[in-house]
Amino acid sequence: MKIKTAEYVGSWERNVDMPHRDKPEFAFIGRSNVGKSSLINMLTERNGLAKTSSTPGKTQTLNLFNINNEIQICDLPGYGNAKVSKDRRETFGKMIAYYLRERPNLFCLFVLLDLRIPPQKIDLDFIADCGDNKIPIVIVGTKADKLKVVEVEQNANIIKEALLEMWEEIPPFIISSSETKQGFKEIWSVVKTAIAESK
Ligand SMILES: Nc1nc2c(ncn2[C@@H]2O[C@H](COP(=O)(O)OP(=O)(O)OP(=O)(O)O)[C@@H](O)[C@H]2O)c(=O)[nH]1
Ligand SMILES: [Mg+2]
Repeated sequence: MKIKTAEYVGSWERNVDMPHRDKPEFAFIGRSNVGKSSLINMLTERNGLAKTSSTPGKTQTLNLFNINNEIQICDLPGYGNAKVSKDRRETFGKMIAYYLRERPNLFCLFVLLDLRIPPQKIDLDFIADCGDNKIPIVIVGTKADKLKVVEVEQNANIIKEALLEMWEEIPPFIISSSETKQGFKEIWSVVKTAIAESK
């Protein structure tokens, strides 16, 4: 994907207030600090487009970006941040839940999992909720650069096995690194395919 333009559109606290419902939208979610905002910067080749931080809980609103005047990317707040949520009910917090269930132009949700950390209940519960709500998801294993190649494979397999306990078939699974740009082509390919299939 050639990135001609990548612009910040705005931030909203409530999906119901968020206009821009016409273009295909792709959203990024996962626990705080998993690397959602960094991945968006990597994919758009714009450092600093989405605000990142080493302190979890940086992204607190629904943040929208317009890419090539063709598609939109939504950077979502992390779930499972102790500061904003304590249990599962809060995890699928209102902001995220309404966005996921009622955003008419949401084409696909990328669910990010840190490859260094074994699958957590909170992630598996979230993914199961997506399944129950028929939200199309793609799993992205992040921060591959922090592991050796064999470890990436081993840990990815552990995550896949946990997913296979819930699903007969696991959703598409992409390995990424915002440092080395691993996953760039694969993620844009998902976007292109989703758009082509909708036509
Ligand atoms: N080595 C490495 N570090 C990464 C990668 N992706 C993110 N990070 C680091 O992880 C930290 C969190 O990254 P963010 O992109 O802000 O994470 P987030 O998921 O948007 O976090 P919240 O907005 O708080 O939910 C930052 O210090 C990033 O530099 C990666 O692929 N490799
Ligand atoms: Mg963020």
